[in-house]
Amino acid sequence: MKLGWDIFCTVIDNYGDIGICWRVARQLAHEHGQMVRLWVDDLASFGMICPAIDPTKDAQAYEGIEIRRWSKEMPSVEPADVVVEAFACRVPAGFLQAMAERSPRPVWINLEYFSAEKWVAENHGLSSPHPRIPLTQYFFIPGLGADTGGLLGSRKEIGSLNDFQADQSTLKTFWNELNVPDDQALRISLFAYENPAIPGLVKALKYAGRPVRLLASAGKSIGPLAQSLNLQELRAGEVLNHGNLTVQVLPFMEQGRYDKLLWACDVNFVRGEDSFIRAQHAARPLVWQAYVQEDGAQWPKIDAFLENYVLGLPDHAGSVLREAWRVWNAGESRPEIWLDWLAHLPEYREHARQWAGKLQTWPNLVEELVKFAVSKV
Ligand code: TRH
Repeated sequence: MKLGWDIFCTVIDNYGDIGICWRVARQLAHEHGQMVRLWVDDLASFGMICPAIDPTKDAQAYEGIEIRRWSKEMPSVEPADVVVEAFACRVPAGFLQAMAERSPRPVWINLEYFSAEKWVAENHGLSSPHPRIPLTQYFFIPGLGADTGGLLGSRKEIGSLNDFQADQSTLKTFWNELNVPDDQALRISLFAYENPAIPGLVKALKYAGRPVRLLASAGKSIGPLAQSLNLQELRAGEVLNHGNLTVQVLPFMEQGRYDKLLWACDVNFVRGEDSFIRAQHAARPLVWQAYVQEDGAQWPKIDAFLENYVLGLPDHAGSVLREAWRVWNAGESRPEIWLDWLAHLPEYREHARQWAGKLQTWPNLVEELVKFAVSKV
C-alpha cells in the first residue's frame, strides 16, 4: 500500500538524529515504494552526511525524497497519511490542527531512540491520546528481538555487505580512495566523543605487537587523540607513524561511504545510535561510546545491550569485553584493558559475525513501521 509520510526531525546535537531519519526516509521510499517528505530544522548538519543536498534551499528533492526546511514559519501543507515525529520532536500547533481536521486522520507516530532495555517490549506500540485534540499518538521504539520496533537497516544494503567484504578488488579500490595502503595492518575505525579514554587505547595499540592503523574520523575525538600523541592538533588527511601504530585522520564523509568504512575495517569504535547499529550489522568487533545523558541514563542502556551481546562468548572473553566497554564509557585511560581485549579479537570477530546474523532474524525497523502504519490507516 502506497502511503504518504511526513517525517519531522530536529537535530539536537551531532548527526545521529538526521542520520537515522535519512535512512528511514530512504528505506521507506526505495524498498517500500512510499512517498516521503522529510522536514529537517538543520540542513547544514544534513549536508555533512549527505553533501548532495543544498542546505540553502527550503525545498528540494533528492533520491526520490522531498526534503523541506523545517523553520518556525511552516508553510501550510496538507499532512500526509502518516506523520512521524522523530525522537520526541513536536510538530507545530497549526500542523497538529491540520492533522486533526484531515479525513482520515493521519497515523501519528513518535519514533523513539533504540534501547536494548526490557521496558522497550512493554511500551512499544502503546498509544497516547492527545489531551485536547482528537488525535492519538503511538510509540514506536526500536529494540532487540520480537515485540520491539526492531533495528534500522536497509535489507538491500545489508544484503550487499558480504559481497563487499569478500571482494578483494572492491576493497582495494575502497582503501585506495581513502589513501590507505594495502598492507596487513589491523585497521581500526574511530568515531567517538571527546573521550579521555583515548590515550589509554592509543598506548595499548602502540604495544599491540603487530602493525595497527587507527583511522580516526575528523570531529570530537580528535582533541584527545592529538593529546595522546603529544600534539596540539590533528587535521583531516594527516598520517602519523609511531612505531607499529599509524594514525590517520579521515575527513567526515558521505554516510554511505562511512558505512562501507565500517564494513571494511577489522574493528570499529562507534558512538551515539546510528553508527552503533551500523557497526553491529558490519559483523566486525565493535566498541560503543554511548551518548552521555543526564543522571547517567546511558549506563542501563549499555548494560542492557551487553547483557544480550556477550551471550555465547566464553566467560573470560565476555568479561574482558564488558570491562573494555565500561572503561571506554567511563573515560578511563587504561592501556592494560585494551591489551587484554586485543588478545581476544579473533573470538570477538567470530562472535560479531554470529551477532550480525542474529540481527537479520529480528524485526526490521522500517518494515515494522510500514506494517504498523498500514494496520492503522
Ligand atoms: O553523531 P552522533 O553522536 O549522534 C548522536 C546519537 O544519535 C544520539 O543518540 C543522539 O541523542 C545525539 O546524537 C543527539 O552518533 P551517531 O548516532 O552514530 O550518528 C552519526 C551519523 O553520522 C551516522 O548516521 C553516521 C554519520 N557519519 C557520516 O555520515 N560520515 C562520517 O564520516 C561519520 C563519522 C559519521
